[in-house]
Amino acid sequence: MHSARDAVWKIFSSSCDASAAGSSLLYAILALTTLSAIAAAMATLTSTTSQTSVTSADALRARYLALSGLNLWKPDSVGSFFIGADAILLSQSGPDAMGAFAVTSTGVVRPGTAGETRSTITATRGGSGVAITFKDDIDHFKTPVVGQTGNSAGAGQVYGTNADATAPATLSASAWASLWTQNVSRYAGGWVRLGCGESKTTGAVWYTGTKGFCNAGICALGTGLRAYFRFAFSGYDDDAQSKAYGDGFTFTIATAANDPATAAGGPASGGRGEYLGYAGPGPSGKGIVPPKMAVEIDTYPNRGRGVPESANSRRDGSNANHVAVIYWGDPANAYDDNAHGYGSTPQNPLPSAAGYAEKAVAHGQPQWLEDGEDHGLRLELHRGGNVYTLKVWIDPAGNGKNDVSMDYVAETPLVVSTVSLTATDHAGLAAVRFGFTEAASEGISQDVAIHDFALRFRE
Ligand SMILES: [Ca+2]
Ligand SMILES: [Ca+2]
Repeated sequence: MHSARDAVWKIFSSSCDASAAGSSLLYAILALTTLSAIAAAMATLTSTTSQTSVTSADALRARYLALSGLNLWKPDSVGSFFIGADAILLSQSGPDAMGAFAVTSTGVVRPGTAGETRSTITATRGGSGVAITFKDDIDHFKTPVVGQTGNSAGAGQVYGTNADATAPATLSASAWASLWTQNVSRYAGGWVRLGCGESKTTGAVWYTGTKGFCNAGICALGTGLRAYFRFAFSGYDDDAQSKAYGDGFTFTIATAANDPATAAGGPASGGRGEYLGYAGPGPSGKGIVPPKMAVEIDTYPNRGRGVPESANSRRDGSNANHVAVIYWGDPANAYDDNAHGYGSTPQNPLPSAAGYAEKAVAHGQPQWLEDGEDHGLRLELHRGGNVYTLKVWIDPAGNGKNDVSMDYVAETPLVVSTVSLTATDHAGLAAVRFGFTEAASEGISQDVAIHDFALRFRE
């Protein structure tokens, strides 16, 4: 394991060391014992009424035992576990390519007796250090709080496993419940919606969970990471200059010095889609501070070459939609963070560089990626010493394209950028946060669905 990750992990692990884990297990067993006692009492109370009630109570008890088994499972903690006269049987298969296990937990009431009752549950569980996915972790993707930050109401919505866990602070409970009900079935396993069809939005969605190398959204970067997700722009942009819909989104990796509860870019006030929610101070004044890096999917042209505070100043290569690596430009200026060519160590890749790819389309055809179709994006960040290489594939099609447990070698990346960072910036990326940012200018909008997301840190 990488030494920098070791150092960070030691900080993280203080709250989940062996004794804490032991205590958790003890509490779980105590809770289980209490539960068993209640179930036993129920069985006693109902045994005088009917045999059906006894059977029902035993089935419930077996079910709780099976659920408790799932909660107790850790990789390779399989076998038979006895709680008084009852038992939990745990088995597993895997891990699969994503590092996930299929866990089978069976609760057995009075095993080996005539009244033996069983309940079996099978579920997918990840081991330590495995992939962070929407399927397992969607409820840990959060939007910053509006009012304290640059996030607009329509910047991001997270459709997870229940309406309460991810309700944005921007919507009333009833409005959110209604939206969630309408949209939750759209992508199985959860999805993040960016832009939401509203104009003049800017904001971010961050991972805030604790899993593998991440603790409360702070992740030890080590030798880098791999991510894969699918996305669809619902707007069909067949405008010759790609100005019917915009402005695009980023997948961002930023120093953990940023607080995900408040980190969002954008202008100090109003809308400025070309910042993509990545550049700019936001109303909080903090923006998303460097060191940081992202891949931008830029779907609106801003070719102007004025000062980065001015409108239309990103220095885009053409009107064609493009995918590019961005860093932070001049560290003293938040407005140029995604302006191409800005910065020196590192420099944001120029349109002519390998870190920038655009695709022109024939007249009358939808602009690249803004075609209502589902697209795939794979990203790998390789970190060795102070050298960082960010690789991006759009619509990869080879073997292993969505396998984040291994580096992808079947195809050459569409976009690649390699930089050497200063010692200070390199140290600032020992622990990072990751998420998505988006923005749309006044008078324009976008509605982007991100789904089937998986991310794993390289080991
Ligand atoms: Ca467009
Ligand atoms: Ca742009």
